[in-house]
Amino acid sequence: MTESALRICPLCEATCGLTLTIDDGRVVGARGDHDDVFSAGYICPKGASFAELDNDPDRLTAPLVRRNGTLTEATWDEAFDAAAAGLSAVLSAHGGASVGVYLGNPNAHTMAGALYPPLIIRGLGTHQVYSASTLDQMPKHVALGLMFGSPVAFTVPDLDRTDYLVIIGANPLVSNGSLATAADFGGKLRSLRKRGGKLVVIDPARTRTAALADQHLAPRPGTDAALLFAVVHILFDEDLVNLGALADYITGLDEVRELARDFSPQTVAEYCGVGADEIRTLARELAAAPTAAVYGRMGTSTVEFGTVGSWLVDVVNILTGNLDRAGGAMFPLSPVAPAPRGRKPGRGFRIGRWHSRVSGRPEALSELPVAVLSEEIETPGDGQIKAMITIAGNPVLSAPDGQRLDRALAGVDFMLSVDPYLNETTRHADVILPPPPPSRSPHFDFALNNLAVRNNARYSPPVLALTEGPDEAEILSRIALVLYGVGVDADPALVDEQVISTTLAKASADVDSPVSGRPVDELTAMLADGPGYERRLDMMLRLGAYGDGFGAKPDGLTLKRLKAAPHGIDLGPLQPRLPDLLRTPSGLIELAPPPLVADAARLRDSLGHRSEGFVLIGRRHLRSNNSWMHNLPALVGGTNRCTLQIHPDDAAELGVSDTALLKGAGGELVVPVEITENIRRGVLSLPHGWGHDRDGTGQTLAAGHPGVNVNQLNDGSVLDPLSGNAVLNGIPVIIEPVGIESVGIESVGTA
Ligand SMILES: Nc1nc2c(c(=O)[nH]1)N[C@H]1C(S)=C(S)[C@@H](COP(=O)(O)OP(=O)(O)OC[C@H]3O[C@@H](n4cnc5c(=O)[nH]c(N)nc54)[C@H](O)[C@@H]3O)O[C@H]1N2
Ligand SMILES: Nc1nc2c(c(=O)[nH]1)N[C@H]1C(S)=C(S)[C@@H](COP(=O)(O)OP(=O)(O)OC[C@H]3O[C@@H](n4cnc5c(=O)[nH]c(N)nc54)[C@H](O)[C@@H]3O)O[C@H]1N2
Ligand code: SF4
Ligand SMILES: [Mo]
Repeated sequence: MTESALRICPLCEATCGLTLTIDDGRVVGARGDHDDVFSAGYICPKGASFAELDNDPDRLTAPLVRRNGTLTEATWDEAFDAAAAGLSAVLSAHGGASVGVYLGNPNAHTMAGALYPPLIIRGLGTHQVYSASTLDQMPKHVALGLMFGSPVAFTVPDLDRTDYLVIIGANPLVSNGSLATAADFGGKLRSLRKRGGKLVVIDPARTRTAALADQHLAPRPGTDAALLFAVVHILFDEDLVNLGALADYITGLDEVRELARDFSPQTVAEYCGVGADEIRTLARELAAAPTAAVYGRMGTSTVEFGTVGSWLVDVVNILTGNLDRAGGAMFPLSPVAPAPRGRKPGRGFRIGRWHSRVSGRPEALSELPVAVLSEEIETPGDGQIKAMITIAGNPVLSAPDGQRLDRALAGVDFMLSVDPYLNETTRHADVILPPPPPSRSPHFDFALNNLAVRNNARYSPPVLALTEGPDEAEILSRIALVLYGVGVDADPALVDEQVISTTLAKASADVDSPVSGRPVDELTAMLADGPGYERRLDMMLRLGAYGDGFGAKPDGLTLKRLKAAPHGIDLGPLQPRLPDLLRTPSGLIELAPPPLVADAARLRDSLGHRSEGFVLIGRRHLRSNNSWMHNLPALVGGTNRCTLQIHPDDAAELGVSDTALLKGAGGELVVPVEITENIRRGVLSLPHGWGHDRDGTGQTLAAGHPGVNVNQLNDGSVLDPLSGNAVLNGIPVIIEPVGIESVGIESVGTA
């Protein structure tokens, strides 16, 4: 019998509501849910392939345990025992601080990934914590933390209301948006133009987003910070600064004016590869627009001045009076954000509370840069990583110098992976615990609701029942139980109940909390019956910004109310949140935090040294998702996408036609070439997430069209110093022509 069921898509940040078709106990189709309050029916090719992903025959359905060197299927009891034994051996020999943890991107898209990894890290007591964040948005966190006092005070463009949008270093028509959760981003950009607004895209490549824009500026990669500084320069120089409602909450304006003096458009034009007049016009138009927003992403973040660039995005939003006003850049209010409690200075935000052992890199948000993971595993001495836990990550392909990490992971005493696939990273594990597919997992966007361009709350319970194995919440809870010394066989519900009692005790003791002074037992008894993750969600909703305060506000949000609204609850357009949201010690917006002022000097000094060679940038594709969706027929058919894009004039000059040899600091690759006008001269582009040609993986289709691993060109030595983010865009490379006959075909990443 065919039925349908609603499920929020977990495959990217757009969080579209899907209607799944269920037949005979499995998902057989997916379409957009027209009644979804947030996505209104939008769906992309990845969401449409939900059924293939859910039923992929290469998905692990039983755990794998290494026996005599070979990963073999095991029962869940055997696998949990092996995980407990492996971890306990390392814990007793070297302590929890010797265990490294890597958290990959899908943790932002699962409930378990939000709720349990922090408990695992605390249980270990380790500083060896790594995630995809230092391959991605860590610069944004650091900039937000230093300016507003909270690293998660995200500023997102108010897409539905803005009159003028500058997209710098993002390609939302392909990525579907990032750090700005919006279903049908492209539709919103078209509406902006239809209502008479203007779209400017700043990107070295003429992307699909750039092609849609009213204006496209194509700078040299890695130069966004200088370009934005020149915009700031003009705003001051031409007296266009207008702080509007923010004027009372800002400190550091004069320092920024002073810093910007060195970045006149004439000074940066050649370095950026953009005309001084174009920069001037951009600044004037931003200042003149009734409302405007600058939105920066990967291209601004994963570069050498990523934190400075991310900071300047919001400096421009502030100087033009557009921060925190409708149509500008605003702060979402998630349903699990704590209830606002009025203006109150905070403790502020610091980086560098500890440093990596080998090369002394500062922590940011309690994480060390992924780029130093290999050396932390390889280098003997106190604090060396002896065991690894990876959850939902594939750093062998996603981080710089995968070959080195590949070798390093092969050498740890014990490795545990929680992942549905046997891939380039998990092939090194001693135990792999596979979570069930999305249809059998619950969904709530803990992280992405804090980035949504319209406030909303939506929850999807599991659509189908579990088969034999546990859900991911139970898998991660059991790992936590081992680390807390309770034993892998203890009741996993203990973990959630412990969190609930601690959180409620804290809330009850907090005079500003909606449940101040109320007995914890009484509050606990009010929580919804159900799995631990639902009880925790209910608690967070009820303590949250729209919550019922455990009865204090009878109309407020509870999990029960949310479940009664399967298409979600719309919580309205974004609202101004300043100054209450500020958590800086001054209680003000810090426009010129000292670490950023210092790094701006480094930027100024770098203006003189521009290298003349080719630089490499990344590229995403609509039917791809980092490294893990190359195993689905619907997404990998057609022409090879792992190609090197090059401008025709560059190709002609170099004599490059079909195939090229690329050399970077970390290695060499032979790549198929795609000649296109859609890329700036001097710039090459190659997507990441490919290179599926290693032995011992279990993604059959992906192995048949492996592509090459772009990150092998990168040795990981160049980081954005403040955030520790790897530089993935604008890396110097050498390109040489290769005759197709002179290379073995297997080393060419063609399909
Ligand atoms: N050169 C270059 N490199 C890049 C980038 C770039 O633009 N250029 N982008 C970077 C960015 S932005 C990111 S976010 C990183 C991504 O880096 P990673 O997160 O390390 O890599 P992914 O390819 O996203 O791998 C996700 C893993 O999660 C598993 N998985 C999928 N669903 C689930 C689930 O429900 N539970 C669990 N436990 N596992 C699951 C998949 O099987 C896969 O192994 O790559 C970065 N690397
Ligand atoms: N289809 C698809 N969707 C995805 C993903 C995917 O792999 N495939 N990955 C998801 C993830 S994990 C993330 S983080 C998001 C990322 O979302 P986006 O940031 O929107 O995605 P990118 O395609 O990396 O866009 C970065 C753009 O910056 C440009 N660029 C490179 N260097 C520079 C520079 O120095 N300056 C400027 N101004 N531009 C530069 C590139 O040409 C590219 O167009 O996408 C998410 N969505
Ligand atoms: S845009 Fe993202 S959330 Fe929406 S259907 Fe596609 S992959 Fe899923
Ligand atoms: Mo990402």
